[in-house]
Amino acid sequence: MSKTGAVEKAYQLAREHYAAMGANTDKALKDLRRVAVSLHCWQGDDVGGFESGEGLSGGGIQATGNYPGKARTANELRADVEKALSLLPGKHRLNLHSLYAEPKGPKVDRDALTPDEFSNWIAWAKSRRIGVDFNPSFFSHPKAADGFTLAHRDEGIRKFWVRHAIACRRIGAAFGKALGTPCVTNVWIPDGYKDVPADRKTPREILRKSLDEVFAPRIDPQHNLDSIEGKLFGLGSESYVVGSHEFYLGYAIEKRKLLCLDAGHFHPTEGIADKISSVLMYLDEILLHVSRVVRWDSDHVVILNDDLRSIAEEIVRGEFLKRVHIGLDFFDASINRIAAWVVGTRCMIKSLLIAMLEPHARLAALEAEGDFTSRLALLEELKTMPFGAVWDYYCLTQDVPVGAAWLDEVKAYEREVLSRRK
Ligand code: RNT
Ligand code: ZN
Repeated sequence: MSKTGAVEKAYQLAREHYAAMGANTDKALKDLRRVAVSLHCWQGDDVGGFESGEGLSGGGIQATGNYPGKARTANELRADVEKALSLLPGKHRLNLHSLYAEPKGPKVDRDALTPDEFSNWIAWAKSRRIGVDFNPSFFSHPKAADGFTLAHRDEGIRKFWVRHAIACRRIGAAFGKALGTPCVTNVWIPDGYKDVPADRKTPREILRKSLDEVFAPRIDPQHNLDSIEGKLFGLGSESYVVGSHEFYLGYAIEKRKLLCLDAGHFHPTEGIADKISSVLMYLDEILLHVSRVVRWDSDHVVILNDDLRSIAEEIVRGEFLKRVHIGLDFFDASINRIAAWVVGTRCMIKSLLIAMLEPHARLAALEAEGDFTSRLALLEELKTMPFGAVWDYYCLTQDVPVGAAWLDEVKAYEREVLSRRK
């Protein structure tokens, strides 16, 4: 039997198997095709950007490893993103940081950025019909060197970052307008203290004032959606982070902003899955930064583990796909960077598929009747159902490599393209 024939046959069997359980594989695949995951550009060059060539500094985050072949220019990064996208079933988005600006003339500082510095990205995204999300960058900059930005006590520095954030909202709107799909522009700042603070209140008051200024200019939500991302601790901000989860949750509810939940921004055993249905009681939409926590690191490549599966389950079970923007956030410089994107994104999509293959109505009914025995038994049986056959069939019908065949393509690209970047 041909490889294609085998994949199709396995799918037919799986389809019957799932139907007997109460799940519809064809419907799952139809729903899955509509989900766009926002691929973070910064996995492609270790969060370096093209401003100075000096790479990531500060911000409480770090990319470790020196795997050869990282993108050095925007053209290289775009080529790498295209390679990764070509190995992912479905139609996805790109998440850009302001660090990836391409000024045509002399250097443009961050508070003066305009859509002009992103015209290549806009043209590229347009020609490939890709939606774009955006982020102001509050790190790797002399004015962020002491670890404070929007919560800075120096008025000049604080204002600089307010101007930067407003500039980025306008750039986000330009992307949204040009591409016909709203751009989610996410504010994350590193501000915090390494050691125990004496005053937790004042920096938060300053941050609140800065955010009010950042969001003062009205921008059409059809073009740009504002999002804010909290964090518990980072490298060098172990004791206190100004923009904590509670800080932004309150702000987002009060000012009707999107809240970004990053899977790596809580206590190491605290997951974000359970938060989704809670925060969506009070917020219209949220953004996720899907990431993976390993001890003190919050940015490992996403894999198909229980944390990821529960995130996907919560989105699907709650019918939240229209209200949850799924972004990825990890950076590993110790492996092939395109493979990192492909592994993480394929896992994200796979986890959504698994969740869509759950006979949710049946499980919910059992739970409502109080039949917890059957709930437990079925949830466990589901774990060994043949979702792999459905996944392979999805890849086949989406015209992307089935199984590990994508790795051959990444290896070939490494030989032909990445290894020439010396
Ligand atoms: C950092 C935040 C933030 C960054 C990116 C680069 O802890 O998660 O989202 O990872 O903006
Ligand atoms: Zn994040």
